[in-house]
Amino acid sequence: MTRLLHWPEPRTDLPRPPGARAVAGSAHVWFERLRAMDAARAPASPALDAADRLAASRPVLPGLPADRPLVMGIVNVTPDSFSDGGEAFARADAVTRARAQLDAGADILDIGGESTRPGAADVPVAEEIARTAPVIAALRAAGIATPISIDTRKAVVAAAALREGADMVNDVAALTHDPELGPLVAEAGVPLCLMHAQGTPQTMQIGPRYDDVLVEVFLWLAERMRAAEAHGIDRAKLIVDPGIGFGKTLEHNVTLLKGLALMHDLGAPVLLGASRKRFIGTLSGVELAGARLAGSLAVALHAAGQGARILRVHDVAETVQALALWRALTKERA
Ligand code: 7PJ
Repeated sequence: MTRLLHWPEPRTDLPRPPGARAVAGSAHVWFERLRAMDAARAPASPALDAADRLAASRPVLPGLPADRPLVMGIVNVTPDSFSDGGEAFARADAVTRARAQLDAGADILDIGGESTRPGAADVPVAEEIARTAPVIAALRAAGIATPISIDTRKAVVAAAALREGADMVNDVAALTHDPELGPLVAEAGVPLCLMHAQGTPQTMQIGPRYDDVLVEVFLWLAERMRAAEAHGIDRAKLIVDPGIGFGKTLEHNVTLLKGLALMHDLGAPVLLGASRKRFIGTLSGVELAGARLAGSLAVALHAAGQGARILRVHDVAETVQALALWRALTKERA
């Protein structure tokens, strides 16, 4: 049997018609109509339970609201990260930046010790652990209870982070890099973000190709969800991410963002990381990654309007401020 894909038409305008349904439990984004198609984009009749599935709430972690976009603050502990440069290397500096993000309203912190930007070199695991685990330990020792995500493709790095108190794993390779990561996440029982990439960080920007990027990313993520489940990971613990910039041209990124709401049919919370990325520079003519805040906010609000549940961003205070206004203006009752 071929998989039908259901695409809710996401809206935020008010007032809502009587038949409006929440998109993935959102208090802000709703749909009235959905389209069904097969993988060749031939129109089909929607499955009977599709609207219920698309409307269902998808909690990310206990204690975090399930009806609004969450802000995930990026805490790079890498000397070569493309937007933070060498300044971010010092662990003490990472702890300071993490605390500032929490003060600014971050819901989750994403700690990473390996740059996965295009062309980046591999980091030895011992070094990746030395960059990340002590930062998590320091935050927990300071009494910070906010959920922490470890951004890694490697089981030993994730294990060290979870021991120090991390709550979830963010794997940009969606369990294709390290065969030990799936079993580890299953055993730990923590949420896992599966991100789509075509190729590896070294090769991904060399001529990425798709026949239909939206459908192919969808089907690839569906397959990775099945692979995660085969490791014993609970389907309800999975988060999905189309992987903006990971083996994608400008056109691929734009197509994925315009059609982001299709990803809700995977039945998992949708995470989006677009902050300061190259396509923002390309579309706006802003060369410097650190000067791409306005474009990053525009994309964050677009993703919120598509029902994205987690926005992974560098500029937490500004994103929280933009979302506060977006929430006020899209909520049915004040
Ligand atoms: C992403 C990520 C993303 C997820 C990076 C950067 C490059 N993890 N890690 N999604 N990007 N889940 O931050 O620009 O888009 S590293």
